[in-house]
Amino acid sequence: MDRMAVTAESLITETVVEEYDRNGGVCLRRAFDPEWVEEVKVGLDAVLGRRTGNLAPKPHDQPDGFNMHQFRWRDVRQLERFVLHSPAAAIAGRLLRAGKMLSVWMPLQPLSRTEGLRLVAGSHKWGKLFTPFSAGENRPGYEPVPEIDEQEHQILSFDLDPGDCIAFSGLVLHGVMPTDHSRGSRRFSTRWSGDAVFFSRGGVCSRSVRETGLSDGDPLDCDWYPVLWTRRGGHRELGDTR
Ligand SMILES: O=C(O)CCC(=O)C(=O)O
Repeated sequence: MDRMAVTAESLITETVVEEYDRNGGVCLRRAFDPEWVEEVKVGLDAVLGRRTGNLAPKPHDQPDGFNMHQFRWRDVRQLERFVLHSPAAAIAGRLLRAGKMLSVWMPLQPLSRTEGLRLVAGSHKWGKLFTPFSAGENRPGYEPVPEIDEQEHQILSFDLDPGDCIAFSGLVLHGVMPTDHSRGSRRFSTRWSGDAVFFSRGGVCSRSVRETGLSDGDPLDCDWYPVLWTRRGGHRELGDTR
């Protein structure tokens, strides 16, 4: 099967932006060429092989293998290339007309809808912040994740091939069901912000976020959070001042 990617421009139509805004997430087929998937696989091997500094295992790294590392694009060449040069920035930029922050999540092997990411459609509009899995319990300002009645809510899930991705809002309730296959699978998630986002140390804030040197209220435009796409100029290289 031809898995060559479709351009971000043709993927993100008006209808897709509306769907993203309505549901809090969309599935984008053939968003990344096989070369990008390969690049990320090599990058993740590098991350998982190098467990030092803030790559140290977190408690939840264990028993089922969930790993969370941040800012790895700054020190792993392949992930840096993905962040700086893949279509992810253009996908995020085009979708972020509706919303402030999103994730681009992609499996690196085929993943069925029962094993991949599931989103509760529309939950980004509930006006609630749910405790991130990585943050532990009882965080002030965050609510525990509720039981979701699948009769009452629409759950979005997709059969995915490498190269497909799900772009979803930072506010939408989401997660992966722990199954034997999902435990053994590799997924890669990048976070993207629009220009309506400003730095804040409030909330769940990791050590690496504190290391950026930014102060509350600063715009996210620095080495740690480079501007990689603009509506007017399209893709930007680092140091580009368009
Ligand atoms: O892949 C996973 O297990 C979950 C990823 C996730 O929750 C995220 O990227 O926000």
